[in-house]
Amino acid sequence: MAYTYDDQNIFAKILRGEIPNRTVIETEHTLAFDDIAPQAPHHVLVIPKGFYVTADHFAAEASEAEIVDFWRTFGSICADLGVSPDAGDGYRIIANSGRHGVQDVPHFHLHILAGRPLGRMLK
Ligand code: IU
Repeated sequence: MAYTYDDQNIFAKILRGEIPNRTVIETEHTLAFDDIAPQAPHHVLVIPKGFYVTADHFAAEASEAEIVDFWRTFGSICADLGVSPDAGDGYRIIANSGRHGVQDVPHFHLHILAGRPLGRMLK
């Protein structure tokens, strides 16, 4: 698999500090920030700091440390937002990937949507 990473994409610019963001949490390998056009009361984007284009690219080539850090960060955001079905009303995660997935920004990102009933539509 040979992914080409476009280092001019908007999330690469955010990671380089060229564009501001509303950071939710930052760890060694992961950054999470509020989506600029929220589709729900909580709409957080979780991105690895590494240069991965899609979810499968991340799964195939990220280190175990990056993968663990990513998912632990995701979990801590859910806990901080109080949206875990364990204690709250739940959430949806989406990773649009590629053309049919209607991915606009070619840097892997997980959308966390929460804070209202989300219906059955995926996108
Ligand atoms: P997508 O899954 O690639 O379609 O989602 C890209 C998201 O990035 C989308 O929800 C935008 O609102 C969001 N976004 C952002 O948070 N900040 C930006 O500067 C830009 C897009 I451009």
